[in-house]
Amino acid sequence: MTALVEKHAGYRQITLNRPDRLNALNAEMGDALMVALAEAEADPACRAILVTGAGRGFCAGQDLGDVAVSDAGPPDLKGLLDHYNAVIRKLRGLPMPVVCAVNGVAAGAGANLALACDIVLAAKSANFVQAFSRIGLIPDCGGTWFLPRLVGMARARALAILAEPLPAERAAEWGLIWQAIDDDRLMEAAHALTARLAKQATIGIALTKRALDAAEVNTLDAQLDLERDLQDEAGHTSDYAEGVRAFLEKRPPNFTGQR
Ligand code: LHQ
Repeated sequence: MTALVEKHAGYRQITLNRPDRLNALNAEMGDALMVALAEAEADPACRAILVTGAGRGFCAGQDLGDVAVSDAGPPDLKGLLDHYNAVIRKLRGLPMPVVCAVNGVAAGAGANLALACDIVLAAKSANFVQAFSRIGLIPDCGGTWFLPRLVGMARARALAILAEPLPAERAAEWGLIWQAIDDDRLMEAAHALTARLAKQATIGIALTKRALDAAEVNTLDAQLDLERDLQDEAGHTSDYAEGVRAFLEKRPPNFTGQR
């Protein structure tokens, strides 16, 4: 199994699982991730997702053993990217929060897979490498979109062109990720965060994600209209009713994640 799924109370953990290759991606793993994400989305009991990697790496990007140029000509990079792009689109469109626990090196497409998640934690020993330029490629899996938005164009350009490893702590200082965490505490912290998210107002979070993604292209005018409409939707959920009631009754809310 190239992607392992574990069910926890309220959430699922998806683990990239080719540890002897630092979880390098191939078409099979892309498909396994798609299935795991689609099944999590279809499960009403699943209100958050945790993505991580098996072994000492998070993901070393495309498995280069599969894409060497041979006498038969160049490999079908376009076809492979159709697999991976489907995963990135699915991740960004999920109606629940996705936490990524980057347990070790995240290189190439593996780095950008992490950046597609909603909240990224990384072990302090991990680093992020836009490795593409080392082999004559461009950042893919959304890299050219995520990088400038997260860290600004000057840093994005240098990261993409130089392909130098960015240590987790600096990645957090730069705003590429949410937090760098001591290695031995990473998974405990990631589980605690995902479990906490699984008890929040799931629809409100889904609508927040939609609003933030739309803000990347909208004018302020269009965004104000969108916020009004999405707020109206959020205001009709039972979790909104419960959230306000709990506040007024001075008790913790008991959200269900349902409409
Ligand atoms: C690997 C890989 C790997 C195979 C480590 N493949 N075996 C491209 C084309 C097509 C369509 C889609 O999109 C893309 C986008 C991309 O992702 S392009 C970028 C591809 N990735 C890379 O260029 C990174 C290659 N890997 C590395 O530079 C290093 O392995 C890093 C910096 C990630 C880690 O270095 P180390 O910690 O020193 O580990 P290592 O190099 O010793 O790797 C451990 C093993 O994993 C080793 O195998 P071995 O049999 O010697 O133990 C590596 O060959 C293997 N491995 N990455 N991408």
